[in-house]
Amino acid sequence: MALQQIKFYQAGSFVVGNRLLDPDQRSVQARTERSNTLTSGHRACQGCGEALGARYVLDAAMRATGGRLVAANATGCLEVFSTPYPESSWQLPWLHSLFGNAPAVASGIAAALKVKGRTDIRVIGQGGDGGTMDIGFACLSGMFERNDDVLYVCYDNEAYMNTGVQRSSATPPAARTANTKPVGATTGNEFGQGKSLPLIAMAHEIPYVATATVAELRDLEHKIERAMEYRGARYVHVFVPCPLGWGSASSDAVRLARLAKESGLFPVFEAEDGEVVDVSKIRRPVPVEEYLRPQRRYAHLFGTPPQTDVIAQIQARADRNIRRFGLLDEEATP
Ligand SMILES: Cc1ncc(C[n+]2csc(CCOP(=O)(O)OP(=O)(O)O)c2C)c(N)n1
Ligand code: SF4
Ligand SMILES: [Mg+2]
Repeated sequence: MALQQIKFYQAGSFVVGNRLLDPDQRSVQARTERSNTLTSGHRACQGCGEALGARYVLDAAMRATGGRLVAANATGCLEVFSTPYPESSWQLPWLHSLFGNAPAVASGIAAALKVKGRTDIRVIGQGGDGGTMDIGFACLSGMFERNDDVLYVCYDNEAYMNTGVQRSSATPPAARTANTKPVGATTGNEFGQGKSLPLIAMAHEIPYVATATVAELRDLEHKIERAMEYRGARYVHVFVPCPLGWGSASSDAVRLARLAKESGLFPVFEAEDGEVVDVSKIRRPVPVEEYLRPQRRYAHLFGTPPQTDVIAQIQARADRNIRRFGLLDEEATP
């Protein structure tokens, strides 16, 4: 009888494997003393990637700062589901800014703490892709170029979810949203629009920029801890599936985040002073179709006949990322 092979590849990686590691190497979430910064009782949808990401980000930041942390939070799902008046799920000093000025509010808090000589207290700004990449973009660019001592975290679910799934500059091509309907000559969101905020952040040559997904939560924790080692402006962009807006199963949030990375559509990397210093290689290359199919926002691509030309254009975008960031090891070619 053939022996079953057991793979212990998780040990020491940023995936799982806590039971296989020494206690001091275990993830923040595996520790009984974790701060539960975004605690239970909030009203996020089941399987919300943003709630999952925020919990890991804030607990890791709290651990890295010894609990001396203040957060400024833009309007959006994260703020709405966590603070229905008069309740709050936050267990840290937390301010709700406007939709568009969370980076400026965070900068102001950092400046006030500096004046008071309280540089031991650190500041985090956070918001969705709309609040960060669209309406808050000018405030964020100012925060970057002044090198204000703030870690800003963008939770990217690729649309304005809080107000009913409208397109943002993070919405990918061909995706259906409330205002990019799958009708007419070009179905869904147009190709050739949008922007990469991680690359724009790097162009400001700030000390630290990183991307992460909720599929690799240990990696996310690690990047938040690293970000807290720096002074000055830092930016972490987290890919967070939204079951409601994407029309996907709640149980698929982590799987979709993994497929976004493994297909090459969402490159996971770290940059210091404007230069990429590390990339997370693709472990099991997958065609973009495997990522697109489970999401109703792409259902129009898989009708009769399927829109193979559009799927090929999306594949070309993934392939460009793979080349640009060197995401594939030689031996992992598809
Ligand atoms: C100046 C202004 N315009 C519009 C709104 C309405 N609004 C609140 S949240 C939101 C969208 C949030 O999208 P995003 O930042 O991506 O966060 P998500 O809800 O997707 O997490 C909008 C349009 C507002 N609060 N203020
Ligand atoms: S709409 Fe999306 S982002 Fe908002 S709470 Fe639900 S799953 Fe989370
Ligand atoms: Mg959003």
